[in-house]
Amino acid sequence: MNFTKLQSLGWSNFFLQQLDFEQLDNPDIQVLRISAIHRDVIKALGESDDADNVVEQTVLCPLEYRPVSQFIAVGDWVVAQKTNEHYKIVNILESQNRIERLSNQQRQLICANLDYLFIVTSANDEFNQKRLQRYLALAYEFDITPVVILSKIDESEDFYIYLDQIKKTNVDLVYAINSFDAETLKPLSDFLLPANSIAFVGSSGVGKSTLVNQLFAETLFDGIMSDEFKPMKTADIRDDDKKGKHTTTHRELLINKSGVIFIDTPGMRELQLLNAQQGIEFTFVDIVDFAQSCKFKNCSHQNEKGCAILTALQSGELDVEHYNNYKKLLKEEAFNQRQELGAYAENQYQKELHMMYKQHKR
Ligand SMILES: Nc1nc2c(ncn2[C@@H]2O[C@H](COP(=O)(O)OP(=O)(O)OP(=O)(O)O)[C@@H](O)[C@H]2O)c(=O)[nH]1
Ligand SMILES: [Mg+2]
Ligand SMILES: [Zn+2]
Repeated sequence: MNFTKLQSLGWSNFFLQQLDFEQLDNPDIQVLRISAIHRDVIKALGESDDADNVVEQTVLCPLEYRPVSQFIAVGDWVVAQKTNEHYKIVNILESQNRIERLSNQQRQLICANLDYLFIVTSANDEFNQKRLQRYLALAYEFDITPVVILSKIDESEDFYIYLDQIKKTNVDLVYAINSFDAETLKPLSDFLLPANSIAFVGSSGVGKSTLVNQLFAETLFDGIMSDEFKPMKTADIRDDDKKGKHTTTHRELLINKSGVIFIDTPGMRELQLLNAQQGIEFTFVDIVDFAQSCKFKNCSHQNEKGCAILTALQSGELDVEHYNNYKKLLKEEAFNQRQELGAYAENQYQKELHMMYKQHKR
């Protein structure tokens, strides 16, 4: 196995130590980083045979890792074995982090092994502070530094209103941009380091792909532009409600000439959190702080004497809507977790039934 070019893809010792000797010795085994997941096709990047370049190839996925969206994420590292023309996934390496959500009542992986999560939200009617808090909870839960990007500031007379709302959430890195004005993008260069993996998430139409294209080209920073660069597709949003048309339909990982790794994702209709209780608490750390001053450790904040939350709500120190949103997210999260467990049990049951049926037929 060759590793010289893998570092540029984000490879590190963390992954290397997961390989066993047999795999390291086998010339037909390669490690690859998943770069795109389409409906029927999975692509991955790895070292080419001449080790001169990084190449993208189609990989085959065994049945045990299907449905793919529940087992493999763009950004994952996999061990693959060459069989005839193709590589087939043998196993998936443990990731440094992986974000997931609940979609159609099923766990869905979004992407993996990230350094930053760029949460894009636009300075128009699309903006929604509560939704932003969901995205922040997602980042915190999976231990990825969130960066909030307020896009389309050129379209708003008073984008400071949105910035004020963002600043009320628990996030430090906030940038206001117009993707078509290079000056506003310059501060983002702090994140554009070789082998850094940055995923772009947010609703449809907020300008994720537009921003990926602009940062990818990097003409702003040092004048280099990749020859083979095919820009991500973008499209106008609807005039009436400012919603996007779901232009990007799959997750895709791209590496620019400076070695920065970008993952563009399709706009999410809604973000249902799953297994994200700690992320929610971190997002609402102000509320958790109040709760620590409650007289009773197991305070339910309903009617107890000496409840710091109730006192703060009464005095207005804690905003009622903010508190309700926190409770709503926690409740929904608990519900989703039960649902998912239920779906898992149902799945197992169906599998067992199927096995029994097969045995019976024999
Ligand atoms: N004025 C202005 N328009 C922008 C900006 N960023 C993106 N747009 C426009 O917004 C529209 C949607 O942009 P996309 O990049 O396709 O949005 P997206 O987030 O990738 O959307 P999906 O792929 O559907 O999730 C396009 O018409 C862009 O030209 C910006 O900063 N300012
Ligand atoms: Mg897009
Ligand atoms: Zn209390």
